[in-house]
Amino acid sequence: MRTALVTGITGQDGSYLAEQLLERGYRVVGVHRRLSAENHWRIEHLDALVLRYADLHDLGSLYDLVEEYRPDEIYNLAAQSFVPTSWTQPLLTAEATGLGLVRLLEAVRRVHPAARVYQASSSEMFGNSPDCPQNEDSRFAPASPYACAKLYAHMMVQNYRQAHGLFVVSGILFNHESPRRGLEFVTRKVAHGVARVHLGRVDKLRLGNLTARRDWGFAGDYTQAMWSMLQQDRARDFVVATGVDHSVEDLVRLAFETLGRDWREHVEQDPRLFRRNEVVRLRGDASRARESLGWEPRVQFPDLVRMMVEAEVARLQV
Ligand code: NAP
Ligand code: G4F
Repeated sequence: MRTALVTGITGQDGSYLAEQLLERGYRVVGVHRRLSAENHWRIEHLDALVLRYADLHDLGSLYDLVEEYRPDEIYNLAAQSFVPTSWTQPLLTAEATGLGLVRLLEAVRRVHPAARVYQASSSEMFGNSPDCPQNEDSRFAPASPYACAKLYAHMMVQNYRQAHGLFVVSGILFNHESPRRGLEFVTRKVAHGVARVHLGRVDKLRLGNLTARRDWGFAGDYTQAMWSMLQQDRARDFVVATGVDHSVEDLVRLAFETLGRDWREHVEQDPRLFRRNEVVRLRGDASRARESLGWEPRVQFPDLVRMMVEAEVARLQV
């Protein structure tokens, strides 16, 4: 039986990846951290999952897990992943999102260098790059402490691959969403808000910049690509994206239309939600993933929006 170690198991991607790895017959060891209240709502249906405590800030805890399980594959999904928080907590973001990966790689290098490692890199690293669409060779222009931390980790992936010969790869993933997305991210915030308006609980939804454009896909499709990257003969980085971008306004319009409503009657823009150094437009070119991994996104944007709105209505009606 193959063993996979997954950091960030309690997050959106951790839950989809764990499901898929268990279906493939892996022993899955999920890394969670000690909190005062449990947050296992995304993984509580996964009885076969092994859960162990560790923290990206704590080298010893990572070292012990790698030594104990000697995993075939390691997926580093843990991070402080919300861009606005990276402005209020830049040092914590650098520690977790940037240095956390290096602590994990040091544990791998010293204890079990045969492990294959996946790093969750981000399209935010492109920031306001002059290149569009962005592929693996596009110029980076990180525009937040989060993006800078991810870019540091991304470069360390390439350094550990070249200097130490580790099988470590970066997936440069564009925005991917689902009913399991955190409530602070715009897709889930909108889906939740639309459902609350529909059920008569509120009348208005406050949002920031409606003109920003993102390339949004479905998280369950993107976690399949992570696994494929670790099955290749050669360690290489891959962009994963749909290739189509939409504005936040498109998202809001579609989400309200799903329930037969006009978004203009319910959305207010709040200047406090506008970002410093906004990333205006991200659109990915996933040609390499299509050609080498045979990867294709299965869920298109309108279906993703419908899936998320319907899930919120169902959740709120319980
Ligand atoms: P998420 O839902 O925010 O999950 C983040 C996970 O990291 C949670 O399990 C969290 O644990 C854990 N974590 C945070 N700090 C930690 C620490 N110090 N030690 C151990 N665990 C820690 O993120 P996601 O959407 O699943 O994304 C997964 C990864 O992909 C992240 O690295 C993210 O930056 C990256 N990424 C995401 C996207 C996207 O669109 N979703 C795109 C590109 C890259 P708690 O539950 O205890 O907080
Ligand atoms: O949903 P968001 O917060 O995602 P963002 O900043 O693009 O980051 C996500 O995707 C990255 C990949 O590109 C990941 F690396 C990262 O971890 C995270 O998963 O915001 C999307 C857009 C932004 O332009 C933001 O300004 O939506 C705009 N927006 C407008 N109103 C809003 C809001 N975003 C949020 N969160 N809340 C709003 O009220």
